[in-house]
Amino acid sequence: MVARRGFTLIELMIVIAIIVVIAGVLVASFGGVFSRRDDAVAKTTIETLSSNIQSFQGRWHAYPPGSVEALSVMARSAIPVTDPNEVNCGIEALVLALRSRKNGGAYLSADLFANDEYRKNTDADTLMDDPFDIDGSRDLFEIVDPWGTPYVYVNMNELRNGKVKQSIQLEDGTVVELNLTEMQEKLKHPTTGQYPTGYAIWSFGADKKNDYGRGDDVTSWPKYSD
Ligand SMILES: [Ca+2]
Ligand SMILES: [Ca+2]
Repeated sequence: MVARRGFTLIELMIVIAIIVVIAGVLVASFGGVFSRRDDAVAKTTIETLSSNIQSFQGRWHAYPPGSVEALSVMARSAIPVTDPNEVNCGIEALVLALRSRKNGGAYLSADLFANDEYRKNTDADTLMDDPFDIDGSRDLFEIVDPWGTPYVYVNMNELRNGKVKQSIQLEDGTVVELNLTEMQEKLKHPTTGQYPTGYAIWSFGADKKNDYGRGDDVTSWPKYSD
């Protein structure tokens, strides 16, 4: 009679360990592919917004401001319009400026605005008056990155003058406050001391954490090495 020999516990553990290692390598490399793809999507969205901003700037002779209030001054609105809350102000003002039909607009790309993967209203706020002549909903929309976080939009004049107030509401409702001094510091080129021209847009990146355009963030300007 031939004795059938089963696997010993040690052999089984070795096999399981090998499977775990292979699975880990596969997950990591797939994860890498996905995060590179998401980074590319964020980059393309920022490029689209940048080209919309250039069209706006060509007609308004200024870059979009970072608050609804400042936009209402720029649009010479008879009724001053204020931001309903202090959340997502920069990107909301940008979307609103690019949706305005004044001065030959609207300038916001339909591919961005018509796609509800990109267009959200994470803080559910709405414009009371419309001196901007927008078409459709008065919701104060944001454009969000592939990880569901609204992009940060900063007007450089406002940043230099210390007039930027920014906080971003994440998909899960958490509000991330951005610090003005840190923003002024991190957006400045480490050797030349120059700021990006006109405006800055960035995504928090895959970690959904604000790095002021450093780390894994995706930016509208050539990223500085830390
Ligand atoms: Ca909003
Ligand atoms: Ca980040």
